[in-house]
Amino acid sequence: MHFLVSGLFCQIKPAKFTDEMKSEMREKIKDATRHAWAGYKQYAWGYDDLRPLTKTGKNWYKTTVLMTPVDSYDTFVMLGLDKEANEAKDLILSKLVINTDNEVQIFEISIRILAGLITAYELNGETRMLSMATELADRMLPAFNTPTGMPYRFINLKTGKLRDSINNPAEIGTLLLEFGKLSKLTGNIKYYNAAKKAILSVYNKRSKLDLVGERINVVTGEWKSNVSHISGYIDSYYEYLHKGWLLFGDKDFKSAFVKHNKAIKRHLLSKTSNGWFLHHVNMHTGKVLQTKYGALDAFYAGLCALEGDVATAMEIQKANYYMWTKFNMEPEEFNFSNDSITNASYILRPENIESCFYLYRKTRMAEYLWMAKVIIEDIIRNCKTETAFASIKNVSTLEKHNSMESFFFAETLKYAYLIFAPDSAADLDKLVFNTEAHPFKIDSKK
Ligand code: DMJ
Repeated sequence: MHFLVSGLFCQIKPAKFTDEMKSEMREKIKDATRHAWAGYKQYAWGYDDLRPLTKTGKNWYKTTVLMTPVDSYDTFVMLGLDKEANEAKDLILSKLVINTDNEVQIFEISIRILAGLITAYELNGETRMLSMATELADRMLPAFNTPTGMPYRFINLKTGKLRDSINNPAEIGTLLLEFGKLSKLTGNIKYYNAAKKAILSVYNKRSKLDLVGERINVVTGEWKSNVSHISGYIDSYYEYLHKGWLLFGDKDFKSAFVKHNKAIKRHLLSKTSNGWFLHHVNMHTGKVLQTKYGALDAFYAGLCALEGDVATAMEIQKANYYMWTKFNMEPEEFNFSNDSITNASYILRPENIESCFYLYRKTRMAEYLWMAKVIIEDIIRNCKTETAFASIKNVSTLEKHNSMESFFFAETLKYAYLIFAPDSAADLDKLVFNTEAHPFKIDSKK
């Protein structure tokens, strides 16, 4: 049944969400987390990911970087799953090798592995986690050695060989928290300086409208695509400017974010009766190019809530929830001008729940708990398999796909749990989540 609550059409009941119900939700999410990890343990131990349908392990590169255990460890700790946390920690300490002949994607390895190791160190004080993080960052640093300071996309961790000079704002900017935090922990400023130079180098290439494009040449600084949006390839560049300010107190990031955020709200917002979506425009002219919106875009409601614009966040979350409930569950992308799906997959992404989490923290409105409940129960009903959880190939048919991304552990399950947990489980005055939901402690001496 659909109810209208505070202007939001939701499959929710306008009733109080009791402490008992929160506790039931937390248990449900802990069970789901144990179930997913048990599948990984049984069928993919030591691999990066579990393929949940064929019950086999999969590596991203030539050899494992232990994507799932590293990405999951701090979720287990925050959910109080001590057995699982110890299993992941022991596996990481006994099997993770950094100096391998793997050509890695710097962005993915930073947000998942570098960040996972750093938070593991902050949580358990295990210095080997910090030394592995430092070795990893040292092996990736040569990628920043370009005329613009923006890094290449790929580097071989053993040989240092670089590949792909056409990068994008998200993959260039979303290194700041990880490299910056490492500088704080090691006392060596070189990581912070490299990542700061990279992200501000993108900022300095912004258009007259204060927007950035989708692809840029890191050697020449020339834009290779003028399409601007808040979706994949750009999204977390904006997120890290704001979070860089929160984590490091560096005003350069704050002023850059404020300028960009004004431009986003001015040029990208599309206000409809189903909520506020964000479209794709030409970065120089502001001309609307496409009215597509998707699972990744959903993060922006949470970012607006975090930066203090709750009114805009609520309107965008209305659109996010519309996107989730219009179809069986949220598609990767759809055209919001005619509700046609342009990419029908759902790969266990977290952004919709992440935004519920930030909005609940900022407003205390029960409707965000109800939304999160609907989303989580849909995921459990539609994605659970005998062994773990699987992505969905097509949200219209609910056919499953043989993949369980590590961000399901790192983010989806973590935000799902935290929205129903006491604030002390994640104190937003004391920590900043990286884009993969790894919690970095804010340095009180910043
Ligand atoms: C995660 O790896 C991160 O949240 C990233 O910023 C975007 N994509 C996935 C989750 O959808």
